[in-house]
Amino acid sequence: MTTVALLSRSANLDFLRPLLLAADPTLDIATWPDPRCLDAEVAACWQSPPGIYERMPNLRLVHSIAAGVDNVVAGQDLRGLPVCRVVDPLLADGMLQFVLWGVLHFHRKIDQAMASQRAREWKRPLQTPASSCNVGLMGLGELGGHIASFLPRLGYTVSGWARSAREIPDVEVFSGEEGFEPFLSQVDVLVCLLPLTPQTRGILNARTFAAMPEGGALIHCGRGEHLVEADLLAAIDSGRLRGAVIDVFEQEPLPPDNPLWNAPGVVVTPHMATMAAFDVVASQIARNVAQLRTGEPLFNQVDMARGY
Ligand code: NDP
Ligand code: OXD
Repeated sequence: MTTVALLSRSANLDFLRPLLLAADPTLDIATWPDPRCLDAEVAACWQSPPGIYERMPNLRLVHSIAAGVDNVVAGQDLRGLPVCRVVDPLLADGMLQFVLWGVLHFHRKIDQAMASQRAREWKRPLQTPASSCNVGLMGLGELGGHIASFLPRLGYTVSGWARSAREIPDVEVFSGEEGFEPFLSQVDVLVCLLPLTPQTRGILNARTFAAMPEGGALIHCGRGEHLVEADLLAAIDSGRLRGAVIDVFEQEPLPPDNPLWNAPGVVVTPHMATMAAFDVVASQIARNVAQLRTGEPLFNQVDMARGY
């Protein structure tokens, strides 16, 4: 029998118990802070409690219940343990829908119409073809890559930036540090879908905004720690950026006194851009428990040298 520990310092993950048992009735499940968690072979995690893996001598696999693994590995001693994450086409579709909404918000000038509504002013914003709007995706992985492939079909001019070069039909791809400023220099709507790593922490900063054409917009769906909030507020204030849709924050829930709530042109959403269905999460964890038992390669294992 394999024990799976449901670990989180911020949420009770016990809702996964029936779904994991439906996927594999032989599993033994313990939910933190049940001390039985410490005997588990598999940890299924979201915002893992500090120092937890060191206290789990039988641990063989750390599994994020999400696409990102940053809050599962940050500050933890992993002792070379494999780390897996959730990859799901429906998760990618959900992100596509959210980003498309954000792109339309800026391209179709819904932001301006909403500002006019608040002022009770009848102003018809000038409309422009999709091709005149350059959507730039930071991150071309499972999520960013899916969106990059779709948006040209709606007529958008699409570019993307990743660590490594590649070809995506109808998408101008930039890569590496040397490709970052040329990428930014032509982007009207910048979409962040990067993982959080030491290289990407704080990447949405004053220098990045200054490298974009004046009046650009940001859709941020990566992680809160990518964004230097004060730099975003200054860029909005000065008009360098026209607006932003921000879904992820350094502190979640976003505290009531955070200035982003009321910043003009900023739309705050509560980390809702996309979410894997919980039965999919449970079945992917159970599938990797089975792989572990038979010694077969794990699915969706993260390359810890890269950090994503
Ligand atoms: P992937 O690991 O599949 O893709 C990551 C992409 O980022 C890759 O294209 C990679 O480049 C690129 N990248 C990584 N580091 C760098 C770097 N230093 N410079 C340039 N490019 C870099 O991740 P996913 O697409 O599955 O998810 C991305 C992130 O989205 C997650 O880590 C999570 O933070 C966030 N997310 C947010 C959600 C929300 O609801 N807001 C929901 C789900 C995820 P390369 O291809 O060359 O390796
Ligand atoms: C994820 C998330 O990483 O929900 O899946 O942010």
